[in-house]
Amino acid sequence: MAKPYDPKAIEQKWQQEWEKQGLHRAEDDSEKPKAYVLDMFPYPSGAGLHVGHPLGYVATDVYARYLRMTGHNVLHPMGWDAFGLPAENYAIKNKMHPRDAVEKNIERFKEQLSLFGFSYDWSREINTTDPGYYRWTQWIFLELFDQGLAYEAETPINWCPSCKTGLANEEVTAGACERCGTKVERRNIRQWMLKITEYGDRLLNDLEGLDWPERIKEMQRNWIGRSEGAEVRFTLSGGANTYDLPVYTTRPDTLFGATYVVLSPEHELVSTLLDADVIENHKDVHEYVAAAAAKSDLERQESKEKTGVRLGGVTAKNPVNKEELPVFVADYVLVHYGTGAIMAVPAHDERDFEFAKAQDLPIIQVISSDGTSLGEVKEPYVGEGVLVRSGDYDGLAAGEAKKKITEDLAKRGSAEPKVNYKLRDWVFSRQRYWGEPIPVVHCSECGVVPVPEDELPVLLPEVESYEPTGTGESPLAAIDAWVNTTCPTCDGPAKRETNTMPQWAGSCWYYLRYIDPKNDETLVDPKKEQYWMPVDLYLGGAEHAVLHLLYARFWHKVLHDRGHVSTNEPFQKLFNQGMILGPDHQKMSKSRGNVINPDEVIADYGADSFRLYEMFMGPLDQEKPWDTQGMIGLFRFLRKVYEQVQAVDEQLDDNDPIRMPERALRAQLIAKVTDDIESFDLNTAISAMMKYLNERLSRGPLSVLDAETMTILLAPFAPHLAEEIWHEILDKEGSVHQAEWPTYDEALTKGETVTVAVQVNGKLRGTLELSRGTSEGEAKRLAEDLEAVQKNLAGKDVKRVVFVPDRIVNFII
Ligand code: ANZ
Ligand code: ZN
Repeated sequence: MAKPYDPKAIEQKWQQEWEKQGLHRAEDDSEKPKAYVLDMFPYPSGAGLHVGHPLGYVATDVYARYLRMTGHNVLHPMGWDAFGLPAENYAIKNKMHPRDAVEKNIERFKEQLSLFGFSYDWSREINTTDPGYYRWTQWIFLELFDQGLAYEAETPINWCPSCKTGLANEEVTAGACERCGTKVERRNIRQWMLKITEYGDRLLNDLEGLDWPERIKEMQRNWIGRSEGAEVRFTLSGGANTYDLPVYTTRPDTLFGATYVVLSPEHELVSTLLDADVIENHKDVHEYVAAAAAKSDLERQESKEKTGVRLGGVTAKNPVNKEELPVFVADYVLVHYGTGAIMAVPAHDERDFEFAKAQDLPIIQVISSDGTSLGEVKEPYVGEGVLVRSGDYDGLAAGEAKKKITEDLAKRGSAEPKVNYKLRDWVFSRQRYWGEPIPVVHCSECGVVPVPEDELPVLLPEVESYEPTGTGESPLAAIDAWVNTTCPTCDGPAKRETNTMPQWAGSCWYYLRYIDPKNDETLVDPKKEQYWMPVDLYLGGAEHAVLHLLYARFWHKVLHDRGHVSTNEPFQKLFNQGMILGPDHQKMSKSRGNVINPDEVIADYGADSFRLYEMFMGPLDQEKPWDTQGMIGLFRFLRKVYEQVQAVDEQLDDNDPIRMPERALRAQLIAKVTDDIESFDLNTAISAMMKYLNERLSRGPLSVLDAETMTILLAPFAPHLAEEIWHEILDKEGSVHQAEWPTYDEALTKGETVTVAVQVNGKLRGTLELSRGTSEGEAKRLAEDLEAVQKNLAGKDVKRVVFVPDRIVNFII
């Protein structure tokens, strides 16, 4: 009687066995080629794992297991990103200490993760909130500080009134806090900033060498937002005075089409002119500026109606033609980009066009698609073209004119080429409790003094209340005993920095710590770092396209420049998994009631079916809906495998030439599964296995070698069942996960079989189905086995054999 497939009876058993044997440990010195396969580590939220998490984790697990079986030393670790707002907000909501909440959630996550049979090297587990970990996060901050890349600034920043903390630009989506959706305000608060802008060019250029999805690279490019143009000097006249007014433009070729100039409401010349009392409509302008300040950045940028007020009595001289243009203050111009002032070309810029229409300003076309067509401008023409109405520059192509006009103006000191970036320095401090303390003290004598390295970590103190204060100060500021300290330089009284780091800090470098998680001498041992870096495959969700991936690249480059890491980039290859939708094709959410709980699926069908199904659903990077029926299909497949390996025909001789078609099928399967895993097409690898089993069974029961091969190929996908078969059915020693990946005969994979005629003295005596390219010796042996041939050759001397490859075997007697 065949044993029935019962995942419950086998999965936990093998998980415990693997852990006991330390089967997934990565070795730090090994002759084998290394492979570093990394998952984006989760923050342990209260909700536990959702089905999206395991999708990526299963894929990397398949890959890591495959790499081990093909002779690699694999580093495949897991850990917890546990500082930051989500953990803290969860704790506040549930009235517990964030540390306790994190501990509890990690326990739950680990319990859930253990169900899937992932091959993580748990001996390298890290937690960003461990003092032994964040000591090094603080240490890196001091490296940044020492390099002049961390500085304090009192700047208007994004402030979330609900989370009661400052946010980085990257944490604001459509004007709202990325965490809680509350509309973000602007506030002036003392902040720690990191000079990521100093790395803008390298962060941009080095994208070229990375094996990342083009989409993600493009998002990073846009975020960095490099543009090339010119700073053009207009001369502003107001009252008896003139003022220098540089504007940033990417289109100096349109200078002859400028019909007005705009200052942002916060531009310093606006207050200068207001103070000098030279603006005729002083009151209007003053009121407009005050109203703009009350609006959020989002309202200002997105409002369809462009508003603004003309500065009466003020004009600006265009350096190309000396024309005096009207000057406006309008809030569609941002103070922090370019120079905070623009030349407006309504014929060729959307925003300027809308504003000109609203204010009834002239619109002058200066670029024409073919150099001739001129007419009323019904909508701005933003395309390429040829200059018109531009004096000596008429007829030049826009690109050429851009260069020429900039050069000509530069000779007179009225312009210079200029590169601009959208990227801003990173607002790095948070006015919250649950983060790494920023390791500096403030001394009235010595200023900002870094905490000496041997005093790290600066421990997060116990507090009564860790809820945000909302005053712009962290809850840490209320703990006098912690705040008051002595200055490391002069021993005088000093105060600790009470801001903490943002949640991104710990994840900026965690991949380095897995390499050497227990080292308390250095961040990572250089020899180990050189061996393991860079990460060969990094897999996670596309929501990290900008934030985490840009910050981590930035820190990595700084560490590289300071000689602490050997590579210039951390993540050589990146892959984004797609989202798993609910059965209703909607995003899974509690409120929709369409959430699939992986624990329940595993309880019903086992982890192997779950793993196989998630890989089978479709290409890994695509969005796809969950379908429990589909999952059951995979369960049935595994059940069939289990039944069939128990029904092998042990008499079958795989070397028997007559088994050629079976050998070909097997070779084709090995080739296909191998190629598909290499190219990360895991869904087609699984369908190949399903197809194989059907085709192979149509030719009778499996041979021992068929069963072994199938089991090994299945092992990365369904590790528990494969191990069970390996030991209990096939009677093998050692783990299937340490078995060698099968090789195959390339010739056999070429596919089709051919019909070969078997003749005796030219007379047809039978046919053979052979795989294409079968050798003469093999074909002859097979032909001799045919009954009709044996009868005709009996007692005769075979003088020679005529062999026409893939067509004829002719015995001449
Ligand atoms: C004249 C012009 C003519 C422009 C034209 C565009 C098209 P990117 O590519 O994003 O760098 N600009 C400059 N500073 C600005 C600010 N502080 N606030 C709002 N807009 C600003 O965009 C550069 C272009 O955005 C600049 O080129 C400027 O408008 C505008 F046919 O100058 B342009
Ligand atoms: Zn001091």
